[in-house]
Amino acid sequence: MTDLLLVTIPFSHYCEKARWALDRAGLLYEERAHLPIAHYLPARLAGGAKTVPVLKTPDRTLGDSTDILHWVDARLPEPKRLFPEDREARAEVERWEGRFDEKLGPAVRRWAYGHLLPDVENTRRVMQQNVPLAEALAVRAGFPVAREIIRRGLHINPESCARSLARAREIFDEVSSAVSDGREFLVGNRLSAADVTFASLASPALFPERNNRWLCARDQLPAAMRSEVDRFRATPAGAYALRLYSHHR
Ligand SMILES: N[C@@H](CCC(=O)N[C@@H](CS)C(=O)NCC(=O)O)C(=O)O
Repeated sequence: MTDLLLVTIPFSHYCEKARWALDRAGLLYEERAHLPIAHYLPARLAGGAKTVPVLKTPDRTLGDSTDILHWVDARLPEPKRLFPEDREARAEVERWEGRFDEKLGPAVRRWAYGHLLPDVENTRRVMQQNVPLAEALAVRAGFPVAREIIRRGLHINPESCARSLARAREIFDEVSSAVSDGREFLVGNRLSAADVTFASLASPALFPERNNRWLCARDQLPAAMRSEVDRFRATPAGAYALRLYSHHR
């Protein structure tokens, strides 16, 4: 039994960020996973707004992944927190996290959808897993409609996807320069919100094995996407995020 309820879109990388923080803290929660649009009502009923993750706790509801990380931190001893107490380190963690949330997350999402949506079988499979049966059946029957809604909602077209890919690569370059000295963590010598946020939001560009149950395996990807994923994986930033998944997720 748990009194924590996490409303998600199961394959969302912002939801993965929240799950990572909760799992790492050993907090038990019930995840209610829904498809995009079907998530609106459960998110509202839990006290959130339009986007997920939404975490309903006994005292309040949090509708943003960063707020969830802060809430989890307040339940941990300082050495285990994702936001360090030291002022300078904390400011650096927050700067990276904000950049990843604002730039990397949307860029990776649009680029990944741009590749996956034309791949009907695989995308249907990803969307049908981990959600209630009625939603899985609805997406099976109405996939072309769902695909069009996502395309329009996220302005997915070849030009916007190319811009998003360039933006994602730019952030990967910044992280690559920061970790090129072989460091394990972006800031200081322990895991922080900067690391968890980068690895989670980059996960649809890297396909770490530990995230397969929410997405799919790398070898199931369409060839063009797989070769871009391999390019991301081969960068110092990609290798650093994959290490985080192996050692800290
Ligand atoms: N800043 C938010 C962003 C979350 C976000 O963009 N979630 C997406 C899923 S990846 C969502 O709920 N989209 C549904 C919608 O906008 O209708 C956070 O960090 O929680």
